[in-house]
Amino acid sequence: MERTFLAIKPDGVQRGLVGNIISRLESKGFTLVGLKLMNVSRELAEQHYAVHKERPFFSGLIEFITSGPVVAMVWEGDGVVASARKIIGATNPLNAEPGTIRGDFGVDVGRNLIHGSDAIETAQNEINLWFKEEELASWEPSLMSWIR
Ligand code: 3AN
Repeated sequence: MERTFLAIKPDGVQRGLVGNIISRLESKGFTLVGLKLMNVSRELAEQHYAVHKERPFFSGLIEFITSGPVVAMVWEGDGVVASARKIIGATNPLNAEPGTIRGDFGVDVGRNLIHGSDAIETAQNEINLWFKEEELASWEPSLMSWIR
């Protein structure tokens, strides 16, 4: 079953948007299999954003993601990687469509509320980076048999 890694960033936690964001993914029909509120170490932040190491915004991004608690999550479902990216919206919230998380709640590219893995392989790497195997729960929602 396909899985993706999502993280509600410190701005989403501080603004009280955790419930709203989780609700959107739950009501879409995806299954939550991992969830923890955590402070992010500089080491984890730098590993997670390693591809952006040479970008001018890298140090600000690391400062921000380590500035307060983050909600790290693993979601499961058919097509969940691409679908979660659609639910999240474009990187710059000003370009994100209304109805998406960033489109509804954000105005600043450096404060764009949530991270979502961009591909199936990236998702697997990010899940392994953020979660231990025993922190993930596999379960079947009771209604799955008729919504599939
Ligand atoms: P996405 O999160 O939509 O996959 P990426 O991977 O291009 O976007 O960027 C990772 C993170 O880096 C973004 N979520 C955003 O917080 C930050 N970021 C990207 N571009 C900029 C920028 N031009 N200025 C400041 N921060 C940026």
